[in-house]
Amino acid sequence: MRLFVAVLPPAARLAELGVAVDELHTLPGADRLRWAGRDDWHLTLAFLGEVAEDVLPDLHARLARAAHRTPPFGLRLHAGGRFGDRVLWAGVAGTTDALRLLAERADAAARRAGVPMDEHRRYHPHLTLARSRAGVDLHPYVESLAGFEGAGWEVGEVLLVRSRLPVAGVPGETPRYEVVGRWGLGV
Ligand code: 2AM
Repeated sequence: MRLFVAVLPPAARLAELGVAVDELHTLPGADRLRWAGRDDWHLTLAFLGEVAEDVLPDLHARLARAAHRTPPFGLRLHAGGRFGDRVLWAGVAGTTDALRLLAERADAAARRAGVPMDEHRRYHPHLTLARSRAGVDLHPYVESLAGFEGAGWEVGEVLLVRSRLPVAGVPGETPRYEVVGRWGLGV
């Protein structure tokens, strides 16, 4: 199954972001962006890709240990950015060192459980809001998000999420996410 490890901001924090994102929908080209479903907003720590069933028990045990070794920490959603002209995202601020460490631990847990983890992208914390293939200028979107400052929350758990890809060729379909494991931090 296709898996990733993520942190989920609480509903109230996502609702604040939602208000800022409502504004974005009035900008030129907004209807040509593929917006991530608001119920699916998350902060990815590590993308595992396709994982064999027999790896799962060890993966769960190692993620539990990674969570156990990481005390809860504070974050807030903050401003936004883009990856080239393809991805628009909301950023995070606060104890981002702890978030980065948790991402490294999730990556190491997966690797040690036997997941290849062969993508060596530098970890850049972000919450994907929209994707574009249509050449929409994302600068105004990033500018609009610049003043966004969400309230803080304490990250208290890490999630293992299954992603079911949409049926190819069905317009507007997005992956479906299902939480298949969750571990409290520091417990
Ligand atoms: P994104 O938010 O930047 O798109 C589930 O697909 C999650 O894993 C998404 O949040 C996605 O990041 C992240 N991810 C990281 N690497 C990925 C990859 N190679 N393919 C698909 N998703 C990836």
